[in-house]
Amino acid sequence: MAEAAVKAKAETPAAVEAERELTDGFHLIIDALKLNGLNTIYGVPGIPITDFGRMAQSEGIRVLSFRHEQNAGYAASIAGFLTKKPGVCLTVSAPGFLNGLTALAHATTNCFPMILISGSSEREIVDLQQGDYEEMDQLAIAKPLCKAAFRVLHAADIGTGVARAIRAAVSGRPGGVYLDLPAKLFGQVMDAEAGKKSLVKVIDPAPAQIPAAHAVKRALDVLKSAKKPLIILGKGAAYAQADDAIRDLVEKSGVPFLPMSMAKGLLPDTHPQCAGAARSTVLKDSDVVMLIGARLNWLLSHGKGKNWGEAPKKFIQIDIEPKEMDSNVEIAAPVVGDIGSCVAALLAGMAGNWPAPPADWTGAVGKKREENVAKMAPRLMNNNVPMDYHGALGVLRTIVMERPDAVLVNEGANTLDLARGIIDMYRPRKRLDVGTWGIMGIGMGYAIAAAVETGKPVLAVEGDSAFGFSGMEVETICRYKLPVCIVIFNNDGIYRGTDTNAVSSDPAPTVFVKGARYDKIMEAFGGVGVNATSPDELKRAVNEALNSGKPTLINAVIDPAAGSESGRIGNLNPQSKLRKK
Ligand SMILES: Cc1ncc(C[n+]2csc(CCOP(=O)(O)OP(=O)(O)O)c2C)c(N)n1
Ligand SMILES: [Mg+2]
Repeated sequence: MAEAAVKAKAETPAAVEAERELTDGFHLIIDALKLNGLNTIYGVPGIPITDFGRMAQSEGIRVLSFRHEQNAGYAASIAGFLTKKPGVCLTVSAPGFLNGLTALAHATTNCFPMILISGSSEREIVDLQQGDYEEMDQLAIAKPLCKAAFRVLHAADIGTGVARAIRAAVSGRPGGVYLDLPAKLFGQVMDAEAGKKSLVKVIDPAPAQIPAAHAVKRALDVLKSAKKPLIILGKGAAYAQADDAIRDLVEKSGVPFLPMSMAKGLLPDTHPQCAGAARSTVLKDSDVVMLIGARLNWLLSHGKGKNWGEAPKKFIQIDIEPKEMDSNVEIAAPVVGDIGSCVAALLAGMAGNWPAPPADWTGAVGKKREENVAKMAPRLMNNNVPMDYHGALGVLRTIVMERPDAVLVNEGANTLDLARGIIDMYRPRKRLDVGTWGIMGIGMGYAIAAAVETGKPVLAVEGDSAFGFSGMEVETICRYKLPVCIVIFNNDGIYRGTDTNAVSSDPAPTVFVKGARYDKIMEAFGGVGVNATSPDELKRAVNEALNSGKPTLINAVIDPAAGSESGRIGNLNPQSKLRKK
């Protein structure tokens, strides 16, 4: 008898027996998810998935109900990154689906495994465009924005549909998958035993992809030939959970390493080989660059141009996706496979005596790094009121050092770029941020999923604009009593709060209400709100929040003039030749 079998409602014993042997779409979806260890759903209820959410909860799935699907979707995406299992987001049809779709596209772009499950309207009516409730051809719309998209029409196919979604999400390069479940499917009834048999437990959903031996040898030959080698760790390396092997590879090679934002902490930022504080030097002067789970996209200036200097460079690239190779510049030594297998093979090939990189190179990198760290140190200790970014971040930097297990969520422009540079990370997958798109709005969804998936305290460092994209989820944080401390860097606006409008009484497009008290939002839902005007007050409030585990929002008042346009990427703003005259 299937666990999920429908309870009998009929009167006669024969009828009772007949009904007990039935199951339905609702239960088969729940059973299929549970069978595959997908025990958490992030979503927003409504027709046709309200009862599904209730039933999933009553059958032991943790159902986290959000205030907006985009935030639930971001939560699911980062759950995928943290666990290597697809994060599940559940939405209603058309508008709910579209709200979740941004997160699905974001998951795909960032290579996070995620499944967006949306209820949909009646196929016959949708396809004839007869104006159904929330009518939309969701499958067609999702397809170009995700790795794979499937629709299940028959209850007997639910097991297969869920299995295909899981495999598509986590195998090879992970990504977002859309699963379309029409309203009619949920109520479809079938024989319980046949239903049980139709479920699929996915065996080895992300099989190891072993690199070719000659590719490994080629890569090691190139690395050995280097005079000024550099290793760049991307978030793919963090995702792989091959932490020990990656550390061994970096340490055995003796090569300086540069962590991309979400790879920070894979090895501690304080590691003697970390070149984070000498970024421009190592990009410019290196002669061989080994990319591990990092793409040569805009975040690395496409591997060319003035940031990379004049000297010729050779790239070694480790990636699971063969099409990634040569995407921006020629890759001298492509190593295609999963990061864990590739790093293990490289380590095996380095067995015995591996020559240390030339001491003049590692010495020069170390010197640059010490200089930059020393230059920054006094700025981080300033006690200015109103606070500037450095004074406030200096405090948070110490707190993270003292609490390396806490998860740091970070978004904004100056708030992001400066925090990334200033706050050292010590453990893998503890820094979660805007990722490949530099997207605003991930904050509260990420914070919620980080708390739920890791059970650790979460510190969300948010620009005041960035926070606004997901701020209503403060209620969700309070409702589930999650140990999340939000610090809002409140500089009255986007980049700066000082812009003016010379021609009308409308505020400039980048500024917000001056002196806003975001802490009151948290108080509205029973959490702790604090207005912090000095680094000392900020320090006290964050420590108290992390000690108590109570949902807390700290409005950190930052000098509105302190930031710069677009943080560190102002150069990407288009300029008109006319304006330069
Ligand atoms: C979805 C989305 N919309 C808009 C943007 C453009 N954008 C980049 S940073 C930013 C906000 C920056 O202001 P804030 O978060 O207050 O950080 P600050 O620089 O003031 O510290 C915006 C709106 C974006 N990156 N993503
Ligand atoms: Mg701001």
